[in-house]
Amino acid sequence: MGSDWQTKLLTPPGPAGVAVLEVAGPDVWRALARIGLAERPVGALALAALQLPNGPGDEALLWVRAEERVELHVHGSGPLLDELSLALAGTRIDPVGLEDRAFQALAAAPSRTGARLILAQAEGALRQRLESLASADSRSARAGLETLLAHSRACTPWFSPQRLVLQGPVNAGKSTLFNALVGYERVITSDEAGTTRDAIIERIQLGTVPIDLIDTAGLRAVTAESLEGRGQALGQWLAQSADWTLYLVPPGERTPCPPGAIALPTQADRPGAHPGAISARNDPAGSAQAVCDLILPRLGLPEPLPWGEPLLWEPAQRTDLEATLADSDRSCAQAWITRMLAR
Ligand SMILES: Nc1nc2c(ncn2[C@@H]2O[C@H](COP(=O)(O)OP(=O)(O)OP(=O)(O)O)[C@@H](O)[C@H]2O)c(=O)[nH]1
Ligand SMILES: [Mg+2]
Repeated sequence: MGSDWQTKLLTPPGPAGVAVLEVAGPDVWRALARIGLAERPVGALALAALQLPNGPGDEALLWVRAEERVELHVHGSGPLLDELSLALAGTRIDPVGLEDRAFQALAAAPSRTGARLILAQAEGALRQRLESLASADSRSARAGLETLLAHSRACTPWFSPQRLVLQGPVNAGKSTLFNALVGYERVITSDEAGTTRDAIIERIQLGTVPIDLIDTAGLRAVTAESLEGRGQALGQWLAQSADWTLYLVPPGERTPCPPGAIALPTQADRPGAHPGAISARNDPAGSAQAVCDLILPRLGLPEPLPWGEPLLWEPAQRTDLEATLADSDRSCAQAWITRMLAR
């Protein structure tokens, strides 16, 4: 005999005090019998002990919302919910719909702006755009997807923190600037050359953008095997794989800024300071602003902030669409939209 019921998590996925699982369909009471629950009339609200295949389960608040719709209010533990869902429907709780996936990503959004942009997708912005493209002719659908992809790429710094490395000679003021950007005395600073040896990483917000900021050992001639030499090598390696490197240039420093790095003169108040220098020790806020002014325009973020606009927030969604658009077959774009809408 076939079974006709579905389970759906009504609360956002992730750890929580309480989770609400809806069981709905003509066979709802047959499903609930699997966890030891007897039929009750519409409107009933009761505490019920759940019986799972492996033994006693959670205690649930059971609410019969309608003829074929029952809510179970249980503790919001992932493993317990999975066990309950397996007993009821034979599958784990998995956010499969576009909106459910957006809700899941929302919990881990690394910035306020990123969270608000993802929230719009949880509320249906992406689905609405895809539905309108689904009814367009294939040429317009492809053009619409190209715009969606370009826009989504432009917004990625709000979802995927960029890496910014502070590099430069010893005593350039890297750690002082690091503290200014983090907002408190996170690392030791001193006029002793070679104070920082290890690499230190902290998540900061530069304007609206989440950044993983990394302080590194200062550069000067030392043996490769020394602790300082190993710290310098680690810093070089991190700078090579970073999105951005700020090369701090103290007064009197003549070594040229390495290719690809952005020069930032420091210690403006000292003799021999280079033009445009910051002073992280005397003006932390002004120095943080100077870093914003150097980095943010380079990110090419859309302006004004694209509140409510549809976008692909998952890297896999973007690479998948990229591959689809690389295929010249016109039907690919339509097929991609259908696939996304079915999720
Ligand atoms: N006068 C002046 N001193 C500063 C400024 N910024 C930092 N300093 C001082 O310069 C010294 C070195 O600063 P740090 O931030 O430790 O320099 P660093 O580049 O991290 O040095 P290492 O870790 O040794 O590579 C400290 O005594 C700071 O207080 C500034 O803007 N003006
Ligand atoms: Mg330092």
